[in-house]
Amino acid sequence: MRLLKTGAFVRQARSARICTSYTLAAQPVCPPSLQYSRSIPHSQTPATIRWSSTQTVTQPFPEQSVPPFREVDPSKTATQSSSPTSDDTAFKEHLQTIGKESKIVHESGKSGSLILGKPYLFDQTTNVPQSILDLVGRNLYDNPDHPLCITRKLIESCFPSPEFNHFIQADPVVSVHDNFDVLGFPKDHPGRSRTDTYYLNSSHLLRTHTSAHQHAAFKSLAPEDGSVTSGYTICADVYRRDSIDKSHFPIFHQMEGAKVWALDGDISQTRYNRMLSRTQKIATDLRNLPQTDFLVTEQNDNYHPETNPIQEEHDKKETVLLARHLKRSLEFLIESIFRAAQSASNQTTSGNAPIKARWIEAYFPFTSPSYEIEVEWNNTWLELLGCGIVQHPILNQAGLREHVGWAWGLGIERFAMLLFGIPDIRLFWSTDPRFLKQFSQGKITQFEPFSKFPACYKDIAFWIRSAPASSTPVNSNLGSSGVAAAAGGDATKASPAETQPAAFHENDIMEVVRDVAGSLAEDVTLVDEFVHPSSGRKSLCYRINYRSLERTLQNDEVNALHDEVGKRMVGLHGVELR
Ligand code: FA5
Ligand code: MG
Repeated sequence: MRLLKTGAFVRQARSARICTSYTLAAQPVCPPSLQYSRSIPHSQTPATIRWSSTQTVTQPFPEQSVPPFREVDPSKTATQSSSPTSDDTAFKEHLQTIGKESKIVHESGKSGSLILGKPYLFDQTTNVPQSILDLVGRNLYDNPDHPLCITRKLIESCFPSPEFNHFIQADPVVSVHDNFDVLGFPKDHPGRSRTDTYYLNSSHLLRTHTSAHQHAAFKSLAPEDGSVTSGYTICADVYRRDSIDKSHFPIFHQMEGAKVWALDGDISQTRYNRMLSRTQKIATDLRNLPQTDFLVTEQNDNYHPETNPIQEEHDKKETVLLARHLKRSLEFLIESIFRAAQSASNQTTSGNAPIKARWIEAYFPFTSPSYEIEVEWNNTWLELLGCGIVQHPILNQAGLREHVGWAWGLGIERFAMLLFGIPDIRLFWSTDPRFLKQFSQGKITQFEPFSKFPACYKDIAFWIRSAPASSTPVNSNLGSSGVAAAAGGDATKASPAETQPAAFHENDIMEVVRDVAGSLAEDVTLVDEFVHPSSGRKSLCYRINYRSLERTLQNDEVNALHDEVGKRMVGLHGVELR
């Protein structure tokens, strides 16, 4: 077990001004499809950096271990979309003349919305509710005094320019192709399901992860003479129909990072020798990474032939070096976050328990091998990020045919909760000055709860339909909202394809509660499940915990909300209340 040495952190934090203040450098040049954020110069990276001496892999790998490149197979991933009629074009023009941003419009048998100036026509696939569109465009990551923005800048500072470019992508609407197909998501991947993802129509959705911009960002790294930039970060708001609790919200913020290495050495050398030089370069870069005291348990090996394989194009030793470089870079990031948090909390609390963290094996369609890191938080394991070695076809498509590299994606809220001691993800959306006034640019301060208002929980029990009512998707109406997760997709909850509609999906109730109660719903949990012995009908009971972060809720108000939840469950999902 490797543990974070908190005492050392606190001492270093005191002497090194860790992360409590940092400033901004000039913006780099902007490629067409992505907007840059500002970056923080290396000299101001947060932690005290010590340089380690790591062993280098010296053994060459055999030439025959380099099979031809794979390409993404479109028949396994691509989605079809229908062509628009002249009626559709007219309605889109109409949406633009109305000019009301993010309002869902129903007129003359058509529905749609204008989102950041672009019109979208709804169809049978649409499941995005008004309550979600209301939150589009808040750009919390771009408000310098907001904890999410402070966290973003701290994360960017651990991946300094000019080696890394930093991007922000404000428009949340992406094509199904960019969110899933180009990344190699199989057609039946649960992440594609309407129970997990907010679709505007069959071709466009609210991005479920920043990886939707991976292809564009990798293209920005395509070889250019003299460029020292070999990596990037991307920050954006992402949307998922997900469960309701203190660490899940249907809109959250992600950051994605990647770094690639090209074939190295003189072009006159054989490809094999240039690959050897590349491996040496990765080993040198690994040695030169900042040393960390952050100690993490390794639950699995760096790869596993069946469950977490090395790609067929890749060499084992090179992959292990890449994996170690990736993990060490992220350990440095997490250590920096904890140092900053501990430096801040040291002024307000007594003593810090050592942080427990572990690397576990993971799966993403666009990386292999893949990993996740979890930390202990409130007596449970909290997943902070996913990462892995980039699938070769993805680099090929972006014009990086001679490269290898790693990528990661993290939830900014998860880091900000640890950094500022913020106990509930809903607080990030608060407009209450008692929350907002506690934070200011470049400063890490421990959140001081301004009050704890009483919770009020109510149960809802119902019989679910015994079988799918029809082949129509369960969430097909525009009035309901959505909840659930998945860039990785949650196969345990989701019905993978709309060809197999579930009688009931847990995200259906999450969606209804979110739409009715908004951020007044603190969590929703299944408390009872029962199958009638003779009829075989299934009954579920969910406990909804209502609590405002800003005021005491009145009984009548909660009763009205709860009644509305019941009505919508009956009307939208055909349940029978008990
Ligand atoms: C992804 O989204 C991948 N795109 C990450 C990735 C990028 C992997 C590049 C490999 C290479 P995942 O679904 O696990 O993976 O989400 C990434 C992180 O987002 C999680 O580790 C967690 O920190 C955060 N996250 C996920 N769901 C939520 C949620 N509902 N609320 C808040 N944070 C969330
Ligand atoms: Mg995950």
